[in-house]
Amino acid sequence: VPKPLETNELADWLDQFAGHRREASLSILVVDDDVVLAETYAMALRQAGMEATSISDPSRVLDAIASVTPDLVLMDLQMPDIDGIELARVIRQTRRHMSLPLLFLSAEQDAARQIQARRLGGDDFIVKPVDLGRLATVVRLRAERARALRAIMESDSLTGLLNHGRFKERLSLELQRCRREGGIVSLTLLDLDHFKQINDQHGHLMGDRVIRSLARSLQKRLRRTDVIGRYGGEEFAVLLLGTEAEAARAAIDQVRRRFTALPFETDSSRFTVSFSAGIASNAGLDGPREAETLIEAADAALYAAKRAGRGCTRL
Ligand code: GH3
Ligand code: MG
Ligand code: MG
Ligand code: MG
Repeated sequence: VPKPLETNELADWLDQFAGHRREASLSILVVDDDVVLAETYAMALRQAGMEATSISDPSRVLDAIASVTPDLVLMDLQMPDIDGIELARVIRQTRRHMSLPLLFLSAEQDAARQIQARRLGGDDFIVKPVDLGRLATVVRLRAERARALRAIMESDSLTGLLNHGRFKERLSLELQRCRREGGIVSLTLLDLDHFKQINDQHGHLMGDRVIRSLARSLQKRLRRTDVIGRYGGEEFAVLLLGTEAEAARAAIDQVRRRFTALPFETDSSRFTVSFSAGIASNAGLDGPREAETLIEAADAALYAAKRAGRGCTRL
């Protein structure tokens, strides 16, 4: 049996997944028809460092999930107007909520009904009366693991960056946020130069190493809040939040200088690699096709950079 990773090694390993960046604290939604109990559980979770929202009207659960986007839902099984199990089934009907951890709280002693609660969508069962300290620990561990699993699912397997679909979702979300609150973002598309030659001359494994290396450079040199995705084979997309196009260019060119100086070595050769980049900001953009328009503009700028001789950035 192989030796398991030490706990901090595991944390490092999870850290390589961009989506798992531990910027936000865990968010828990508590549903109990008993207002006092709901708030008691929520308080215990808050004391343990989590963000907790409690609701006592179960009919609001879908709205609450949409607005809170919890990492986990803690739900009473017995409620007067709607059965917790029914509610779990309703939650699970939404595809996006299939993997949302759902823990039931209940005084239910009947083993058959406990099993049924799990079969119909609950992940686990905590028997009332609960020890609040233990509740917080169980909830935290479960929510952390769920967050890590989601990050793995949504990340690109070669680089650990957000995959194409997930990047576009984040792009739409950030543009919506800009529309609501005002704000500027810059989208950068990057494409490695003459990458076919690298594969041809040094092999695909070396090509993969170059791709991973650019991913690391972007993660290391950009802000932790910037959104980085693998957009396609040897193409990357970066969304720089709160950044005008000119400032984005400065940030990307700084990455470029470092990356271009980085030597790659094989037994018989040593070479460097460059990339081209196109940048567009959302200044002056709005409307429903905003994301597409922004991508098209960044793509046109990238094409211009390639035409201008590669190894440069165009706006
Ligand atoms: P340009 O400067 O115009 O971008 O030239 P290029 O050779 O990079 O252009 P092109 O986009 O035609 O080629 C990209 C190549 O990248 C083609 C494909 O075989 C290779 N590629 C795509 N994904 C991967 C990958 O995951 N690993 C490796 N090793 N190669 C990949
Ligand atoms: Mg109840
Ligand atoms: Mg390409
Ligand atoms: Mg290329």
